[in-house]
Amino acid sequence: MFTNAIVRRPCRAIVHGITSSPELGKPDIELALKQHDDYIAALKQCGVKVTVLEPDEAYPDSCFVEDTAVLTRKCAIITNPCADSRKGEPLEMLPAIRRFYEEETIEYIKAPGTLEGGDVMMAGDHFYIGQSNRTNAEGIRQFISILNKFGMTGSAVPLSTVLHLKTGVSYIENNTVLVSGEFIDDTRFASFKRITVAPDEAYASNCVWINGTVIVPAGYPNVLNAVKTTGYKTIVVDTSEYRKVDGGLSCLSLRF
Ligand code: CIR
Repeated sequence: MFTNAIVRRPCRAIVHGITSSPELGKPDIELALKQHDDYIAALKQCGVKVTVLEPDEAYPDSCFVEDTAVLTRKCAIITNPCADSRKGEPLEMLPAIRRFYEEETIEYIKAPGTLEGGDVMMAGDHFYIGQSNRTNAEGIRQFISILNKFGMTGSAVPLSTVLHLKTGVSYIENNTVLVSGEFIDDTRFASFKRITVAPDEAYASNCVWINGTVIVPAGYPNVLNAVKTTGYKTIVVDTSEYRKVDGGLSCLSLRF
């Protein structure tokens, strides 16, 4: 169960966010704000208390708070993002995280280690960590060592085609994952019940489970139907403006 979430309002500089899909155009900030309102409402509907942080114009991608920390039942792990324009974001998140975690339970990924929270998928007390262009082997080594210190475990998942691990695979509890692309045949996920996502809906393999409900992005009917058929309650939230800068549902919050 999650009791809390932290989000940060998108800033006007989001139009300068990092993107691999410039052909989708620039985010419309007014629409992005409306979608963010809907996202917060969905989180609250799932029963979590939402801490809403002010926009931070210094960091175009700062609404994607998931990349700045991994908040577990036992500790908070502050990340070290690889992207230069995002390096300062974790520091800006610290005051909010300190409201929930004692100092001795706050740990840090340090250079030369890099790690972004989008690469971390929690399944109970085990964490899958994508080794990507953003998260390196040293970051994973440090992360697993911190997990072990707090009685949890982790394992690396090398990836090659998507931005972050959770761009392509999401754990939605009950031993179930949504998988797309390079993760469909990955034996690491073979013991899970797998919902396979087709290439034309791959963006929707990033869904968020909160307290029995799965939040699904708008516009992906096959994924929505598969999640419903599997027995979950669902809430649909439109994230079209965030997709333009490679952001998905999970990136927009820290849930703990
Ligand atoms: C970036 O490239 O860092 C942002 N434009 C998107 C971050 C998405 N975050 C995530 O998947 N956790």
